[in-house]
Amino acid sequence: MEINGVIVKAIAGFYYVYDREGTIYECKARGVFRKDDITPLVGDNVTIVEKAKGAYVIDKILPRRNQLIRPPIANVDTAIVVVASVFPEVSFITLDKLLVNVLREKVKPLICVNKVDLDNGKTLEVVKNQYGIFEVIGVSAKTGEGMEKLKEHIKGKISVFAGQSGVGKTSILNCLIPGLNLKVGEISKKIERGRHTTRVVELLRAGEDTYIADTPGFSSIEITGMLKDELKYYYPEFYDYENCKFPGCNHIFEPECGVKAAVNDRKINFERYERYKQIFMQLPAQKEYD
Ligand SMILES: Nc1nc2c(ncn2[C@@H]2O[C@H](COP(=O)(O)OP(=O)(O)OP(=O)(O)O)[C@@H](O)[C@H]2O)c(=O)[nH]1
Ligand SMILES: [Zn+2]
Repeated sequence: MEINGVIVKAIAGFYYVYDREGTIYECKARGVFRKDDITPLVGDNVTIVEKAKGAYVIDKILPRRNQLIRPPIANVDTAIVVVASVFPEVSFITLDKLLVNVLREKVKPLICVNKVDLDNGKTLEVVKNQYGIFEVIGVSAKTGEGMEKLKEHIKGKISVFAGQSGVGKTSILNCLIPGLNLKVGEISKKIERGRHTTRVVELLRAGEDTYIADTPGFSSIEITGMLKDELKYYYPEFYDYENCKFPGCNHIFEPECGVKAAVNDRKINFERYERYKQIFMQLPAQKEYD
């Protein structure tokens, strides 16, 4: 009998696979994967078969939609990008860079403004205003506000948290998975430890077909290995206006640019565009050879 499921954890050659109903199976991988240099990854959709009584083997790995390196997870649908209303204050350029890194991995961002209890949703309004092209929701891990909405958004998906230290990732995860009881600050400590030891990432089950990684992902500090010309692809608010005169227009120095016109007409958020220019200047124009 074949069973379809998702790998939620991999330890020392064993893979733990959840089926739809939430039954967990301990499996080995078929030898042929090793021969073909394929390593099953957490997040993989797999078919398992029972070779002998109670001995399950991963028989098939379905094609991956994407694959994160850090943490190593396949098929991530959503990045829950968390910012705080206050403590720490939102760094908009950091948020922009984080979103670029998320979109570059073909992951859909969900911007979560946490701690709305601390400023009556004022920061939420600012973020909604600038990031209207994305899904933006306000939540409070303290009062529980917005948690049902967040659950709706991640239902049936694999999600990974992203965001600076102290924004409330661990606290939100505890709200989404009652009984988890991670200490605040716990989620990032996992990465710290991971730098020195073998990191084990685990998908936590948050409902039917719904998983959240216990380790946050995506760098918000730097964009690596990207040339200036690539940056514009990760600004979805530009797409409708890229009827520029010059093919490959970067929407900065070029004349007759549709994006610049849209910024002037207030159709594209001015602050986002100004920071786009700033980030553009920080990226190299050409590959650096050494
Ligand atoms: N008032 C208020 N405080 C919150 C809320 N969410 C989290 N906090 C507090 O913010 C602090 C940081 O929360 P964490 O959940 O540890 O944040 P984190 O993003 O996991 O931080 P790192 O693990 O360092 O990356 C803690 O003191 C929490 O109690 C909220 O919605 N409202
Ligand atoms: Zn242009």
